[in-house]
Amino acid sequence: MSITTLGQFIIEKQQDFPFAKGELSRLLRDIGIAAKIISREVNKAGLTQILGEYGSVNVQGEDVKKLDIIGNETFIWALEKGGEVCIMASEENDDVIHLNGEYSKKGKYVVCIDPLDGSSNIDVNVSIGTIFSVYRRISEPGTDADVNDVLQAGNKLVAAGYVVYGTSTMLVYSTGKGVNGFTLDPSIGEFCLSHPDIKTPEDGKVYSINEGNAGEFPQGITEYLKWVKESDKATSRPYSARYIGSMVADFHRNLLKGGVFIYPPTAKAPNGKLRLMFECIPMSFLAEQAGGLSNTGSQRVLDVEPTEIHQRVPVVMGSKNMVEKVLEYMK
Ligand code: P6P
Repeated sequence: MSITTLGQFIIEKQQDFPFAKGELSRLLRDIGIAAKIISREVNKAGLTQILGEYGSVNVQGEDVKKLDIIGNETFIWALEKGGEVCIMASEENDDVIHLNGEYSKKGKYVVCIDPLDGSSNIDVNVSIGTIFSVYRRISEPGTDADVNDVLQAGNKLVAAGYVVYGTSTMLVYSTGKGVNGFTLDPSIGEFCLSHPDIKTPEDGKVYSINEGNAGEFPQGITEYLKWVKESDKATSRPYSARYIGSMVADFHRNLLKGGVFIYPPTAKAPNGKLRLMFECIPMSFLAEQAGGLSNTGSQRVLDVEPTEIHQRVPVVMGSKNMVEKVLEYMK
């Protein structure tokens, strides 16, 4: 049998952590369970006409919830039941989420989650994603965790990853020793290793940015975009614009094929739109683990010291040489 399931892979890699007693392995398994449930819900989203729109009561007399609410509740349920996590933060919740599972108070880990990023794309059948980060708690196991357990810089991450619900459902994660991708085989209900040891190309042909905001970009970004579009006859510069408007989908394509993803400051979002804790830190961790770079324009994203759960930062992330080129213009 040539397949390696996520569960088998996690156990195999547990040897990388001599002091690990399996808690992180079980936490990652719990995330995989939640992802499979959300994948099932996302893939029947198109049937809401039959199952009933959000806010309505479906044929079974149940309230139809928005998928991002279902996603949020599913991850909280899976991590509370799993007992390895003491506190969470979610893009869907203003404040931290204290987990009250039987073993949660002793949980060693903290999880930040964007349960369904890009959810506005669901009803037009565009790929969406879940993004997660895992930190070690700072407070003593057995005591009450608090927001200080959550507000940790990306350079303290234990693990991070995403699930992309696209033409297939993939889970991509890293525990700091490279990036591995798993594709869900619905016929056996298992994530199977399909993209071992992902390395992002140092160069790429794609730049991803919402040029609808071009009138508000900083000068350096405007100049970079001018450069990237100039048709240099000698090299017939090969760049293409690719922007789905769903960060996980844009990031995943650029991770595999090479490219740069940019969300700069704009007038309406002076710190950019993307959230540090739920989008920028986990994706920056993966970008770096795959050999790429990620920067706010003034510092490495993973070195930003968070001050507030929902704070936003500008981001330039992806292929090493492309990020460096953008940063040259931003200086
Ligand atoms: P804009 C989705 O709402 C999201 O948070 C990311 O997934 C995506 O990259 C970004 O916002 C798109 O933002 O302003 O270009 O529509």
